[in-house]
Amino acid sequence: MRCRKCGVKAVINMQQHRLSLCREHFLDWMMRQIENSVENYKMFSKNERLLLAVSGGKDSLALWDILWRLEYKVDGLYINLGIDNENNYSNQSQQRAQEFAELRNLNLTIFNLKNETGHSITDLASENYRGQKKPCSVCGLVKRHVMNRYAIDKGHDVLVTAHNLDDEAAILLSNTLNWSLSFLSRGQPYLPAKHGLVRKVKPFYKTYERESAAYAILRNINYIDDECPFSKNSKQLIFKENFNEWEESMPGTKLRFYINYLQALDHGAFPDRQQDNEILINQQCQSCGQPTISEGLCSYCRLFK
Ligand code: Q46
Ligand code: ZN
Ligand code: ZN
Repeated sequence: MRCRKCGVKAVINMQQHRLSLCREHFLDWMMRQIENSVENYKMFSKNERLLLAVSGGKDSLALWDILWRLEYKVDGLYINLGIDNENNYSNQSQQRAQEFAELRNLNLTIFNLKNETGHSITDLASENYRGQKKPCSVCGLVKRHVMNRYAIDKGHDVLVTAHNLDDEAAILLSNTLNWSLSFLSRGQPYLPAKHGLVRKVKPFYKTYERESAAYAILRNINYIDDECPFSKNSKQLIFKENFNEWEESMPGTKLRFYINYLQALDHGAFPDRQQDNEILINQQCQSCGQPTISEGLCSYCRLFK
């Protein structure tokens, strides 16, 4: 297997792109891919301030490295969820994120859920009806709230997440199996700022998980390899495993599924139904001032009340 660009021994073969590359050309190719994705959607410019949600895993650290090398102004936000299983998942992942930022002299803000609210995700998952057996539902709510609040309070123009193509394809399959039209109408990797919600973008939307992992390894990034213990048995994982099987016999399945969906969206396949709810969304939480669809308190404030 030889690099298509220079003919030396390749380190990666990407069947989905019919492309084998050596280390140097793969790293360069990844940077160009992300630059193109950012430009395609006009996600952000070099003058704007970016806030990247960092988990300490391969995707967010690889994306941070790429955006930093491309000379975007990007700060990190790490949310310590207080998941203290036998591997001490939260503290271990926080350490990786801090080490990464220190090595490159980048700004990283740490939000510690237990210190700030008195409850970790593990506590909330067992204490609260919404979290019962579903820590991811409560975790998603907490992360969305905290990320939006930090981005706005600290004057960032855009919130960046490192969701990759495997994530997006799995979410899309789940939403399609349920015909969740409201989610299907907003599955783009770019959501403009609206009603107090900051602009959200996903520059890795065309990047296979395997590609971001290869990038992190080839750059010697010290990321946390463990997955969150709550991700086991999740539906998303089942969808991802299925996609990986399909990729074996039909390379490019994930990419076609998601990219063709984006084209269908552009052609008006799933009209935005949120407009019906705009008046409701436009309300402010009485406690924290963040946007909410319910009167009085937002779901985050209700959760802690
Ligand atoms: S961190 Fe949170 Fe994920 Fe863990 S509890 Fe679930 S949602 S799996 S990205
Ligand atoms: Zn090469
Ligand atoms: Zn609130």
